[in-house]
Amino acid sequence: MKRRNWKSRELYSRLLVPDIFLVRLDGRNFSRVLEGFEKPYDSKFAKAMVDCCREIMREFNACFAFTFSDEVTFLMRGIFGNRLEKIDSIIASEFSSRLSLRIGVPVGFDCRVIFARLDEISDYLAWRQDEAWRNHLNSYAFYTLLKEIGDRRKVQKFLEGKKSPELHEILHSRGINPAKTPTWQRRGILVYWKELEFEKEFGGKIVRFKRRKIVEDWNPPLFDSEEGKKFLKEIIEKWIT
Ligand SMILES: Nc1nc2c(ncn2[C@@H]2O[C@H](COP(=O)(O)OP(=O)(O)OP(=O)(O)O)[C@@H](O)[C@H]2O)c(=O)[nH]1
Ligand SMILES: [Mg+2]
Repeated sequence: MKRRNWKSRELYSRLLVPDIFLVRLDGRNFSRVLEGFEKPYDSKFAKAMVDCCREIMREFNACFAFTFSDEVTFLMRGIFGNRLEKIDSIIASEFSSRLSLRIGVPVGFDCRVIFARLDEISDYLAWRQDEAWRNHLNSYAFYTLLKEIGDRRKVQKFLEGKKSPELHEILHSRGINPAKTPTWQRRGILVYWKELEFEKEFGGKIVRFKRRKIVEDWNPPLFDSEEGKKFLKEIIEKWIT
């Protein structure tokens, strides 16, 4: 019997992304997956995320990774013939399998491509950094109240619709200053390629050479500040050339 042409039914395989693009992954169901981890933040989990970022950056020559909570954004270019389905599925599975091995439970990530021009990257990251800050306030307020009230639903109901100033007040009145928590919890972590200079002695002569290395910044600048924009511009320009 003659088969239908199934290859032609792979309708989405020809969707293409631009040469340079952002990819964002988000952990599926991580409120459950991370139940046994330290709350609201577990530095061991954050470290595992950062280690996976490093491996993905090396594997696919991504420019940087920005991560907080269970999400991560990479800046990438020219992989898999720019095919959207390939990019989304492979980056998600490579990241998920690596994190599963590191934290010892099976995890999955969704994955999406975001179109952004190079001069818009700092604005995109500032948007994600705002989200990191909102998450941070919510998480601290939630777990602080949970210790008092003991019932997750009641706490959720109490916090519903509360704006930043109210969350600040809840924390301050309990002796927690949300501006003094570790920076990575408020601003996220940036992983990027950096050119480092080395010196070595060869036959009595000091020889200087440069090498690209992946470094981690657990204390990144605010991406909508002048300092943050300049910092990102340098990283991106080095990667492009
Ligand atoms: N214990 C613990 N939980 C964390 C940590 N970082 C992130 N999480 C959890 O991960 C969740 C991430 O938020 P979401 O992505 O909105 O929630 P989700 O459960 O993953 O839901 P979906 O993404 O919609 O599947 C947070 O609500 C926290 O519960 C951490 O360091 N420690
Ligand atoms: Mg999630």
